[in-house]
Amino acid sequence: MRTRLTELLNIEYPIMQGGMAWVADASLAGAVSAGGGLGIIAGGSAPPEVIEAEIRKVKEMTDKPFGVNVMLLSPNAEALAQMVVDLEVPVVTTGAGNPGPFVDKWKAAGIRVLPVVASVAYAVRLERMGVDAVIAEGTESGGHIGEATTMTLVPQVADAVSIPVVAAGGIADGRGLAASFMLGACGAQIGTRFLACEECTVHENYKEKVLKAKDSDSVVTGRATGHPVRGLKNRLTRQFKELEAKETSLEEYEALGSDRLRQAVKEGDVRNGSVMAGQIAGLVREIRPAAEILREITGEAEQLLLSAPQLVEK
Ligand code: TUI
Repeated sequence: MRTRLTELLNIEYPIMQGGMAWVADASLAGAVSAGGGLGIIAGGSAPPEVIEAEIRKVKEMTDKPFGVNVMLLSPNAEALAQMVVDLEVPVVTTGAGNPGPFVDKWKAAGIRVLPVVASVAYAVRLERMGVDAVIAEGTESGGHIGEATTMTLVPQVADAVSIPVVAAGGIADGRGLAASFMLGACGAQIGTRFLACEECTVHENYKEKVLKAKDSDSVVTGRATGHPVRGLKNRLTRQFKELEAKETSLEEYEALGSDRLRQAVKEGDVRNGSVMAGQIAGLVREIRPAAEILREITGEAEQLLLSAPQLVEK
């Protein structure tokens, strides 16, 4: 499959892996890149030296392109923004904020820059700043989210900008990838599906919870704080909901959330930890190698697109 995304990133399949904090390490990113997609190492809020080690590991695993996600809410964002230049990282994605202060530096270093956007206005601003493409992420996604759905956001962004658009949020199989193309995107960013791949190092309990999830098992907490987060329902999300109903102070609310993602990902405490995952978790049923997932999704999308003309009367 050749699209504007495979051309831009020099990859085989039009699929990028989501930059999931605490989850997307060298093991996952290296497997996705070696498999022909674009693997992403998540900066999250990790110290820069931790991310540097992951970058070096991916470079040892594969010569193919890979990326780093700079999470802009992190206090380490600025240090990471410089490190990707120093270590000649080929692709940068950003999330949860405005990458404006870094775009010129990254472009001057020859880095491909693909920010995540959750609105049309933001996509237009970033195109003017000179980014290479935007990732239009719908509210179906796991983790920190915006309001618009993928179905409504992607075509509106595609109409508003001339740079390539990547669809994200609620995509886990060939139907989702084919639909992304129909909405005007040239590829998809996929997170939740890669949680359940062999090379993903999250705790077994986390994977199990994703595999067992049904369509109705994700919930959004934190809307009141301005940082809404989607994750799988558990004791923690129930506690968050109780605090929200009581209109508790922001401090108390944030204290409850601190360190919870690490607790779930690393310790496997999926009752009290934050099990971030998207609405499509209900579709994820088995653990497979990343390369197989990439092949299967793209193959299924190709079959669907080849049979699409049957829908139309000649
Ligand atoms: O960033 C994400 N998803 C994330 S980051 C994350 S780590 C975290 N942990 C706890 C609390 C908060 C974060 C977990 N998941 N996705 C990309 C994304 N970016 N979604 C929405 C946005 C976004 C929102 C507003 C991007 C830009 C934006 O613009 C703000 C502005 O300045 O106008």
